[in-house]
Amino acid sequence: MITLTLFPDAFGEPSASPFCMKAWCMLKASGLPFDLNVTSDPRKSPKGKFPVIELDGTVIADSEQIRTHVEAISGKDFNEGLNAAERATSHAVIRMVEEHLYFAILMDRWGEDDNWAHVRRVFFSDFPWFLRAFVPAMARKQALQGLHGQGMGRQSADERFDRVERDITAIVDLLADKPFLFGDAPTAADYSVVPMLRAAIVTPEEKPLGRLIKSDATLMAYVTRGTDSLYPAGV
Ligand SMILES: N[C@@H](CCC(=O)N[C@@H](CS)C(=O)NCC(=O)O)C(=O)O
Repeated sequence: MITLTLFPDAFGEPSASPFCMKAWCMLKASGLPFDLNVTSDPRKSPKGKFPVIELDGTVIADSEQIRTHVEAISGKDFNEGLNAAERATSHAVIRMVEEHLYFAILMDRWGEDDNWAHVRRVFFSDFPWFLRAFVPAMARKQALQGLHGQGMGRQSADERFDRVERDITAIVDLLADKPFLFGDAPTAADYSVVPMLRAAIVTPEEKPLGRLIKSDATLMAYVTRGTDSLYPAGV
């Protein structure tokens, strides 16, 4: 049995982390038996991040490696039916949302004081009171240092929006009038894009990115369709 270790629910998402949701949805689609280990403390995980899966003593961290492993043991190809050019585009879209758009969402959550108040209350709610007194501020400082190093933390709010608006336009143009990014059925890119768009729109204090996504009826219909077909029941 596979165990998926992931962050707890937050803001209406079954897990606060879009990467954990990606791994969860992929495991669900694979048909492999799995259970969930929900925790807020990633410090002991191999890369200090979640998601992580464990199977027969083998620990696999990072949603990309998890996908590779799930494909290898289940025989499921998340890009079934895609030609080489579509697979290349899929790879580029996944990188765009996971290595760019994601950091703008982090800035909206951890960098903006109004959202930070929610993050502080929700993400640390299961910590003992004496840790709650100082861990949130430390975690925020660390997150903002990481965002500064990555570069998104050096962009003003307007510059950030200008960058992610281009990402959203690329997703909208790729989707066009199809049910999913590459046709009638979900493929690997949908497993990254749907949780990432959801993370942006469930962020409690609405920011220009969330507003932009919500203002596009076709994109919102895609998010709903993706949620219905990929997410665990009841979301
Ligand atoms: N490349 C990784 C990214 C995972 C990731 O960034 N996870 C975040 C949550 S969304 C995390 O664990 N952050 C904890 C930390 O950085 O301390 C993947 O695809 O799994």
